[in-house]
Amino acid sequence: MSQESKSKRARLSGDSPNGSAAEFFPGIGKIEYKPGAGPTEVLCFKHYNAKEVINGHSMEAWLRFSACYWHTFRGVGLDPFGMPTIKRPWDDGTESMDNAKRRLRVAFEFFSKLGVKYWTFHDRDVAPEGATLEETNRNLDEITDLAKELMAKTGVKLLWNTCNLFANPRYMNGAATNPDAHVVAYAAAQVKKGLEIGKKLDAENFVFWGGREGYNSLLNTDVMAELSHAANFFKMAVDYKKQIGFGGQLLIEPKPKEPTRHQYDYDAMTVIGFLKHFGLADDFKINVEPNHTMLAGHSYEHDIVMASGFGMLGSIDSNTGSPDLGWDTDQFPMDVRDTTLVMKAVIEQNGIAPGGLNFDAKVRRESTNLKDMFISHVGAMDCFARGLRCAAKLVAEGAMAKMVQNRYSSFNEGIGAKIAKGTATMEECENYVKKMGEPKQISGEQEKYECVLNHYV
Ligand code: XUL
Ligand code: CO
Repeated sequence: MSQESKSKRARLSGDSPNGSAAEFFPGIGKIEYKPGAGPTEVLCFKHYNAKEVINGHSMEAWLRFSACYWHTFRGVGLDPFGMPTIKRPWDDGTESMDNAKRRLRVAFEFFSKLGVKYWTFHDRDVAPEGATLEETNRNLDEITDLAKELMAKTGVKLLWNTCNLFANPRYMNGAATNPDAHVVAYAAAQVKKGLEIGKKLDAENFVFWGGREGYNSLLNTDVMAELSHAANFFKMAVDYKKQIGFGGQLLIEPKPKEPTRHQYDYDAMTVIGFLKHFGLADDFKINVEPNHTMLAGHSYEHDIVMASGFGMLGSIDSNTGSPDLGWDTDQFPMDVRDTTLVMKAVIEQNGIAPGGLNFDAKVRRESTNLKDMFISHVGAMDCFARGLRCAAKLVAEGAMAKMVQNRYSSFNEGIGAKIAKGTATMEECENYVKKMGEPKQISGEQEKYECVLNHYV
């Protein structure tokens, strides 16, 4: 065998010809903090300094970065109009276990060089689906044995795992909300295994994203039956989680549309209402993805603020979309104003743990260089580091909080204090107005608030 084919085979098998572990990203070392780096030096952090303490905690502890497996290691640049554009040198294009294991080794080299402390995956990202549930689960067992070993070796931890309940044709009419009980049972069996894997790998959370849980036509759909089946499905998951002693936080990820025309988990408030209605609010929190929030017609940070307000912000799929488009583009977050507003909410609730900032983001299908995988993550981490620095200063100096406090100061005494406490009556309000007359106009000062924000960004 020639030297070249020997080393190709070695690269594919995950071992170098001399027996030591192969390097899949040769020429790219550990990404370092280089604050003075020039504009085109993009394989270094200019703002993210993991151990630096900001407002009492290290940047690493505030940000809890995670890389996702599905986009970064399974994404091939396929779109409805075109074939894959992304071909990775380690991937032989098969669904074999060998290929799956090699890919996993690549991923852990990537996480380690990048310096993220967490990763996330769907069951079907990491292990091929077999002909039966038993075979599929055996594949998962074997792959997660290797994942456990690589996690121990590198110190990279599992932020969350999840089940893909949307890609297989069996789920075309939904999973937990499928009109066929057989399919609902299949999905439950899949989640049972997912929770077991979460326990095995010490996942800090477990995510439910309702891939095809929604409707395309109301004519063929009994929405109340589907919602109550979904609630019972979640109750089964809560019970099983307790039964096996899995300590991860359960999270639901809202999305308004795509793939179904209307998704039941429309946005944070819809999910919170659903959880409270069905008595599930103590067992779940929300995994907010700002790209989804924008698809629901809200501003980037809206769902983060709403979920946090209800004490239910559990984790963040830190990505962005193109606001001029109406679909889910899963781009890397690169706007400092956005990351500042997210980190403001995170600081105000005193951190995001056990959640984190998971990059549910993919390089564009035209970004075909291997190093684009790094540049995208490094750029997004730096953007969040800048957001953290801006938000920390904004919160610590307190100018904006004082303005907001002042805006609501009429609730501190008199009739306002009674309304705030919930002890005021309609008659008292009427007497107050009879005595005080017409309220004076008070400016909302939005532009002043925007100037204050820009002072920090
Ligand atoms: C889909 C999406 C998912 C979830 C996990 O839009 O965001 O990748 O994050 O299933
Ligand atoms: Co997501």
